[in-house]
Amino acid sequence: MKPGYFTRQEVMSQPQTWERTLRIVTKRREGLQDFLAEASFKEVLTVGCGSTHYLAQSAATLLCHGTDSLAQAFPSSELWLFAHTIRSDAMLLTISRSGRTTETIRALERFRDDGGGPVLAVTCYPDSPLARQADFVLVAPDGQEQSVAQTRSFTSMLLLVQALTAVLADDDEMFERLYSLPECLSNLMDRAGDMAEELGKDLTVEQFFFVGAGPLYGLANESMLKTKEMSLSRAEAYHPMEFRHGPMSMVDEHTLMIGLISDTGLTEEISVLRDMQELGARTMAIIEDASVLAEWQPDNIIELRSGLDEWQRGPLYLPAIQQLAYYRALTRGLDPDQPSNLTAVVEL
Ligand code: F1P
Repeated sequence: MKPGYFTRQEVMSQPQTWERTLRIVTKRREGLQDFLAEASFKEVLTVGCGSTHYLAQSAATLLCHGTDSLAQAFPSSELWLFAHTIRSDAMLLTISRSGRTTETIRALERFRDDGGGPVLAVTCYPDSPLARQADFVLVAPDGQEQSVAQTRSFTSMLLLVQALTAVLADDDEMFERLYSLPECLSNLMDRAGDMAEELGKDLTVEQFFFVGAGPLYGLANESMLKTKEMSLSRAEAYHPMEFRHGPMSMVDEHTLMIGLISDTGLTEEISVLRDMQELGARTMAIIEDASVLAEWQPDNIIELRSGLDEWQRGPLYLPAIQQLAYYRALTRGLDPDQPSNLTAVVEL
């Protein structure tokens, strides 16, 4: 098998995978409504490990913004070992591609033992131990992968979380708007693929910084993890405005700084990129509409053109970064399907 054979397939199949995932979650919609109507909770604790921890971060932000619930994200191990805020009026949203990660299963068990409320699982494997122990399961079976690093599984499970948010918010339009994402992604991949490949092959870049705020912070973290796992490169992620508080001391001409640009923080986020370009960094903005960049241009721009707001277009930010990491891995002579030292599931 050629290096990266599976990763390439998994990344490129995302438009079709999203379509199928949306069809499946649409069939579960009524069941989900019934479950949520019965489930009494004031707060949602979201957990996962690695990629799915970062997905849990985005999930918490989406739920807080879109619904009446408070939501907090933790790595599964924090809930398992420290049981931070388990209360009977909390719902657990547990996220795991495999549904087999030990820490995530232990977090669920601890949540039950300590008298937590209902448990909702998001996973790619309907028959996994996690799915079997949850009260309700949202599944993206088409997100399953052969590769270690999560790509289409992550974005598909993010879609499930967005669908959950829409159902919890009782917002039909929010749910329907998700259907535009697969086609947006097809168009985007046609437009942005070459740039991702060119940047991925550029080994003059020695370190990556990803910045994203609000619903995009978890996605900046996931971008960082993808770059590390697949291409074994130095990568860090921050909230954009945090970057001036120390991390910018690392910026040099071998830095690529990628901004996942929001609507709310747009002006400030662009000004962080501009300042880092002045310090020598190469900059890239992933942005909904590049016409707002009249005064100053980053070195590279990926325009999403989704017509969706920052709370809805999240999955579109990731595929170009996954492609970049894939090409960088190949250019460095690595196999992105099999990152060093990693297994697809951590079972303790
Ligand atoms: C989570 C995870 C992956 C990571 C690594 C080990 O698995 O941390 O994100 O890439 O290979 O497992 P899961 O609980 O989502 O299946």
